[in-house]
Amino acid sequence: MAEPNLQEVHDFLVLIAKRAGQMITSANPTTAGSGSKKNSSDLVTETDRAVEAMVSSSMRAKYPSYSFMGEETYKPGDTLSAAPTFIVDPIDGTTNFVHGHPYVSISLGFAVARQPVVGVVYNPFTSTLYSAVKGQGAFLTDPTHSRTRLPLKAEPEPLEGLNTCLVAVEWGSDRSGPDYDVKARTFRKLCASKDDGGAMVHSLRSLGSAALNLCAVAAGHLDVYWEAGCWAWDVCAGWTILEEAGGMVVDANPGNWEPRVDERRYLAVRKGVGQRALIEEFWACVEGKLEVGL
Ligand code: LIP
Repeated sequence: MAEPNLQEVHDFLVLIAKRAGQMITSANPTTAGSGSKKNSSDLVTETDRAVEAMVSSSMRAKYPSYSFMGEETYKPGDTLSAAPTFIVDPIDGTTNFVHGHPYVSISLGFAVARQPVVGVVYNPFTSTLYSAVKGQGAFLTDPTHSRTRLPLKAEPEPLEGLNTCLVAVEWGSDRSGPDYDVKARTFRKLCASKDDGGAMVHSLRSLGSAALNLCAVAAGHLDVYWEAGCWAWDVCAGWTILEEAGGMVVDANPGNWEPRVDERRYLAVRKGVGQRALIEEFWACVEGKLEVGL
């Protein structure tokens, strides 16, 4: 098979993202007829399914030899192969979408040999597009079509410690079990004062879209993002964008500096001097071992 032309794939994904964006903004979000998947907080709408159908058929028509993995058609046991693969979340932030909260994106990733190499994340409600091709840098295209390289500050401040950081975390849709306890205890430790053994982060944010969280870390709007339980389609596109913006993705559990894209446990840190030390400081705050993805 010929080497994928990554720039061509990128340009195609941007077109698809805009087309999906029109479907998303013109929809009347409803879970009627679709509802929830594993529980009442794991939502899916008819729009998620319609967007994924449009995206997958467009991809199959243009790139019939490439594989496809999408949130709404994934079956337990499906695995990511080394083949060139589109990894797609038609609506990342479905809960926000249902509530009319505009932190919503379409996340279009492309991986080769299981490595994310192209990413396009588009928020159709704010008309902001984040995109990257491996080796070519990451960019934000704003509603006026002006294109800015990420991170937004060419030389971001050093990462001096968690007590200077704005940190995104997500509650996810698994609300019981050992991992839920690890998350809740870790959130408390991150926020607690130094006197109480905490990290005293500036604050936590829980915004509801993994893809946009990664882009916010790439841009420098957030310093850190930590999540366990989300999936390859939530992170594949944002991963390339973050790495091309000088950021890093490691395991949410301590010790693994090179997680797989389908690891389901992620810690993302923005560009800045002190990145590795900050990761070690964060790992020391993780209150137990996350089991998801192991
Ligand atoms: C969501 C993620 C969110 C995470 C949720 C869910 P969805 O994706 O982006 O960050 O906490 O568990 O996976 O379901 O809106 O595509």
